[in-house]
Amino acid sequence: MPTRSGPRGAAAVAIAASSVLLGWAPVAPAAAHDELMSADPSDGGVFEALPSRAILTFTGPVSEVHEVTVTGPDGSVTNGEPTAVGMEVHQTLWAGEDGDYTLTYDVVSGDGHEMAGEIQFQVGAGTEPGVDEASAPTSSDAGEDDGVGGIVLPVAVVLTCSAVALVLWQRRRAQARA
Ligand SMILES: [Cu+2]
Repeated sequence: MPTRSGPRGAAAVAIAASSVLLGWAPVAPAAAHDELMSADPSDGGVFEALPSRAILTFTGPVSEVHEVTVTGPDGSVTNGEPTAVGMEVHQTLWAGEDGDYTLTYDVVSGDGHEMAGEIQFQVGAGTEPGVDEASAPTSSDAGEDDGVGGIVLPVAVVLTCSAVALVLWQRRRAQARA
């Protein structure tokens, strides 16, 4: 019996040691600042309907939620205040129209660092995606043709001045005769 417990004990120690090592591995990167791990609705996602709530999952616990905004074609769709549940932040949403949505978050991680960012998604698969590109302004080669204006303006100024001078000169002559 005691002879068998020797190897077993060694095995237990080995398992414990390896589990410590395995357990340590995921902990090591957590020394870096936490950040957003996943979002539902996902960034860049297209959804048939607006989900009834947004869930942001961070790489560590969230200690404080400064702000979560979700705006669509009709403006804000946030319903009530966001709540932090461990590594998740939940935000209930009203129903919303089809279109482009932007979610912004500003929360504080467990180590006191601020985590802020933006997620964009689309509701309604059939919305025209090319509208923005189509309405983009074409390059403006609008004529810088100063050739004519550059000459006409000085000529016009000279002619106007000459005319005024002529009128004044004639008036003086007329007054001098009187
Ligand atoms: Cu940090």
